[in-house]
Amino acid sequence: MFFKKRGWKTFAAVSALSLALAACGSEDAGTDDGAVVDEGGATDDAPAVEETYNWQFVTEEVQGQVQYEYAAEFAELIHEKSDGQINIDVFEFGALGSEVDQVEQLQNGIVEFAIISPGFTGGMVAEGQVFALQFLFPDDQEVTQEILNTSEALHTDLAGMYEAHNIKPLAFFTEGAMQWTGSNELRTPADFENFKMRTQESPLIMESYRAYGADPSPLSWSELYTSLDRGVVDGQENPIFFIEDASFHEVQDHMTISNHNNYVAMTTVNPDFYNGLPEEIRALIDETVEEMQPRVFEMQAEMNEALLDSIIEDTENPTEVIELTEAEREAFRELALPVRDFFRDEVVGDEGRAMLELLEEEIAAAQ
Ligand code: 6CS
Repeated sequence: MFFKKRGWKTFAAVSALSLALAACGSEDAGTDDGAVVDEGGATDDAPAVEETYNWQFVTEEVQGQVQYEYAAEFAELIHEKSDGQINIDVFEFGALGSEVDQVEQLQNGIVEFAIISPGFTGGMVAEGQVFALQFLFPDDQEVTQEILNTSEALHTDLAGMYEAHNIKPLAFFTEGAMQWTGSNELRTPADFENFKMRTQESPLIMESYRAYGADPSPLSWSELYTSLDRGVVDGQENPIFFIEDASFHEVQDHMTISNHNNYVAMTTVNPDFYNGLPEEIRALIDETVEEMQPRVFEMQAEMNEALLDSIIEDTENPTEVIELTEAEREAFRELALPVRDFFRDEVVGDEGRAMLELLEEEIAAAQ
């Protein structure tokens, strides 16, 4: 089993120490590409595989959760393939600050790699909020992942928009379909009336919940358990594995299998660092990113399935789980569709509109 029950409760404790280690690591690295300078001080002429590289990879999740396990496996593969010449330190969420702080660290080259949820870059790369559009991607997770792997709209258009902000997306992957939890049952849009919904820091995610009549409130997930427990917010959305591992179900009486969206994350790299690497090292990274796509799909599917049972079977913290019928989902879909117009008219410009149009064509073709 690749996931371990540990969760959010311990991640804060590692923060200060990890931050100190991260700072040391990047000083040790010695060069922009993280290669350790040998005694002669030259790195350029030596074959790349004979150099030692030390890189940092930050995630928004903790051990046992999809992003962290992805990064740990990625680091292991790269280490093996480079005969131990490339070392990647993987950081749990909390080690280097908030989700937004982590994005800045990637942009500034303090860390080389990061897994970023586009929701946290909504104020900067408005177009990345396309993933917040509910009922846009197919319900079939495999078809969705195939689109995420091959979409020109995402890999060319959207990736270019991120690169303009010093973030290079290498891959997009789903962490699973998202579900709602609440202090009351969430079956119809009326149940969202004045419901204090926790969202990520994304104007479009907030707008999506306003469309249901809810009162959205952006929060880091590090504050979410306590906020749900104390009634600061009434509910939240996430894939099942995350709801269970972060123990949100312990402080929520209801869960709705709504499958209203996918949780999409991006594997990203600092573009200056990446472009400065020898070609063979870049090829090694690209090849490993590609290899990880089916792995992460398998990982999230296994975790989401197993942890649904765990929520249902948790009699100490009972959660009433309902699954929306297609007719019930339709009521939400109808309210979600006009949010696409909001995205086109209020959130993005011509390039963003063209990107969404192409993505919609790709989705239609895939179904
Ligand atoms: O809800 C959130 O903010 C968190 N959810 C997941 C699935 N991953 C990290 C993210 O920050």
